[in-house]
Amino acid sequence: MLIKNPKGWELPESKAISESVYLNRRKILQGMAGAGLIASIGSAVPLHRAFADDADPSAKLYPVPLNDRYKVMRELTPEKIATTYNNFYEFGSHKEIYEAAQALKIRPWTVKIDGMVEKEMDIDIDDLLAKMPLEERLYRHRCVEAWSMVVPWSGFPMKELVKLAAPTSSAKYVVMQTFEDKSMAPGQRQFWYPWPYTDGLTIEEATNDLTFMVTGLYGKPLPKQNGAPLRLAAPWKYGFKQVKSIVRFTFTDKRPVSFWETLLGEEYGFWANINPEVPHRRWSQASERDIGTGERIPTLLYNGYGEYVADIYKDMKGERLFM
Ligand SMILES: Nc1nc2c(c(=O)[nH]1)N[C@H]1C(S)=C(S)[C@@H](COP(=O)(O)O)O[C@H]1N2
Ligand SMILES: [Mo]
Repeated sequence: MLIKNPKGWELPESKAISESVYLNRRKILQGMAGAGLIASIGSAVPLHRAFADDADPSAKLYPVPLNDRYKVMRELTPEKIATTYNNFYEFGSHKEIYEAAQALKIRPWTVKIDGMVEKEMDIDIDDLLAKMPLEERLYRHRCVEAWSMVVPWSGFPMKELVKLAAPTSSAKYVVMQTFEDKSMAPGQRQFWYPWPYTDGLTIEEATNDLTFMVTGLYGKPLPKQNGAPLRLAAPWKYGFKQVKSIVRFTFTDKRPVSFWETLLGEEYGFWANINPEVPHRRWSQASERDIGTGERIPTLLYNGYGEYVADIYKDMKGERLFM
């Protein structure tokens, strides 16, 4: 069965696949890779180019070892759904941008690290990937629009990037910026948006164990529509904080004003921590729709990650921590 369907989790009948089934398949796939079987099977199952980029030189790095410290008591969202229902305003202000996003050119890709750091640098994405300890984590993702998913991201802890950057003691924030190129991203011709897409974290948030720089999804390089080649996953915060297709990390002592805060500061603030009891101005945040199962489920404080992050905020007074 596996030999016939190595990518079984993409198939509609496996919508109800459980975490353990995914993990078992993954182990078997890794075993086959070791035995040199993957390539021949892979070529027998051509993938739509929206879901895997054959030209991506990082493809050989995946799958990466699972870090099972982060448990999710929910079904994984089918890959097909997580890669066809997206928010990426650079390619349109609706959910079906996965085809338009294929225009994004992800090589060569240079990441700039600047501001309050020991030494500013420009680093090629493949050099960065080679330096970083890649692992896989199953994370929840909760959009401020009250939908959510659970996916296996691959990537590395953001604290490793902070270590590489070596911020000076005056740095308090790290600002992340998406690429800007109107020729690839039609959304960026909509001049009323404050491009490039920008958001940030405090250094304390960025170096929290949970904070993950994502480079892959479902054991493969990250699809363009999900923010290739590098995006953020800070899963206790709403989805709009998870900057996609990052080209720049700037360390600074000034709190950044994000893309969404610039547009609608009353609704989208800096902290944006998930809290079912703090409604959005226009809707409740008490529950969310799982885009995999279609079910409505209760939203959890800090999206269920309070044990890792609640302490960061315990002495903060007068901050709008939950919007
Ligand atoms: N550059 C950029 N990053 C972005 C967005 C965007 O429009 N542009 N949308 C954000 C929002 S609102 C969400 S919910 C997530 C969606 O990630 P996904 O498409 O991988 O589910 O990306 C976030 N990162
Ligand atoms: Mo979102």
